[in-house]
Amino acid sequence: MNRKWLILPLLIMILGCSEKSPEEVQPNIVVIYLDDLGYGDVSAYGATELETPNIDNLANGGVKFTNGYASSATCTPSRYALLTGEYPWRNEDANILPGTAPLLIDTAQSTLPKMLKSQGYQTGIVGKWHLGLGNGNVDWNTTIAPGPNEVGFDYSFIMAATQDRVPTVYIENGNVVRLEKDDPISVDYQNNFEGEPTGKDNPEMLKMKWHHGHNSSIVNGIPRIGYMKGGESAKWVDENMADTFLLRAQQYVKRHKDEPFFLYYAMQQPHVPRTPHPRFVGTSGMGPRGDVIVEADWCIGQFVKTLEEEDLLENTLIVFSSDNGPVLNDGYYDDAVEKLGDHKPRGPLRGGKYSLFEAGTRVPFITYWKGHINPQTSDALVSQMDLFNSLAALVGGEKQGPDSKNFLNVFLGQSDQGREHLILEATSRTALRKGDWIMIPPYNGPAVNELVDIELGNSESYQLYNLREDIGQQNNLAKEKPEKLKEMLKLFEEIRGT
Ligand code: NG6
Ligand code: CA
Repeated sequence: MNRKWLILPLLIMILGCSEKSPEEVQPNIVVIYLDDLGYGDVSAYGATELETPNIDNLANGGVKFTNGYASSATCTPSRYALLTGEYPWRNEDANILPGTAPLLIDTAQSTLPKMLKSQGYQTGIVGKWHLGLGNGNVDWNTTIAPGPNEVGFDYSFIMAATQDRVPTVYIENGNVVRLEKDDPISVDYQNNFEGEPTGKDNPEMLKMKWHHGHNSSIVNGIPRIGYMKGGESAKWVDENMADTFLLRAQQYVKRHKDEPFFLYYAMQQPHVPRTPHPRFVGTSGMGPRGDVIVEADWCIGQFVKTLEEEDLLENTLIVFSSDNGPVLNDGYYDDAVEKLGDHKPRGPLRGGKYSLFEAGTRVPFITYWKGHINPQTSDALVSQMDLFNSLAALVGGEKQGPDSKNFLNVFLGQSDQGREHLILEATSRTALRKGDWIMIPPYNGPAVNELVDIELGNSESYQLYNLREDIGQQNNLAKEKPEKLKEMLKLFEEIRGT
């Protein structure tokens, strides 16, 4: 639909001359999605040692959710849920994927970008993908498909998996950027290529040391997960990644300013390896992890400024969140632990990335739409999975997310009645949140992942916490409240079908 037809209903709404419902407007939609940013990493969410003024502007000018969740405590499943509106535990392959994994989303599946496309939106992704590419045997030297362009994105500029996994190249609409024909790329997650150095065997070549994992191919002095050969001219410069994604996101906005667009701006910070641009080095006093959060915040400020300069800010709904909770040492020696000081990445919550405790999945979650949302803090229980059907309600699309719920009025700050319940996931284990309560069934496995120093939520006994009274999950009420436990277990089994 042409933009000029959209302005009229908007004007009517604003002037209050008619009872036009929001269903009839088509604002641009931007999802800004960080990687491993914790509930306590944002000053608007209580961080005192770190300043995030640009994220704070969104939080203070929109709805700041205090009970907003990623579906999972790791990246791939959370991104799967965000884009499909389906619980990732329904898909047994929705685990942290290697860079060679096939596309996880079926090309026949409904997706958020497809739904928006059907309503006339231009759709784009810039940043981290990590949902697999191709059919299982990718040739990185030809157009790679299926990928984001086959599940609903008109435009894609992505890294395939994570910053710490090969191939360390950008892929634009299926083609590796700056690849030279006489230096083809090969990738293997099992075996090294003959004569290629590795983090394990060539420590003298490293500018960042590995702590666990991350000892395969070396790119830019950083040891990675997986082996890669060739593609020299195509390899990204880690320190420029934030600027690269920002520029692509800004260009996307400028290209599509005259039509409704959806941009999924999937930033890489503060996932490892943390490689701030030199102009951000030392800005946080917390080492690279803090510095890349400052860098990410700056990027968000620049991005919002572009929307403003293009006169789009009042016609753009911005959603801000993170794919999972925080981790300090995620496999490199990068001073994240040593220089943390008094900063609390998980805020008042327990656990972190990989954990079934709250800090694994409860993340900063903000909706911002200048002139359309009354600034407020909302305690409503919402999941990123709910964006699918809620945005469908906004633009008049089909609500096809199987587990997604329409909470458009909650996301627009017109109601605080969110979900009654939500299943949370951490590396294939699940727990049930219902009202103020969380029930974690018994799981085998270590209580703590010693390598990353995070409590995982595993216990031989049932755990039951009242999150309103005990946000830090210190007081297990499973024995004291058998009726509550029974009620939770019944619903959990109903939903999980066990
Ligand atoms: C883990 C990696 C970790 C990170 C994570 C994925 C090791 C030892 N650890 O397997 O560094 O890459 O996968 O993170 O390899 S996520 O945010 O994309 O889920
Ligand atoms: Ca992540």
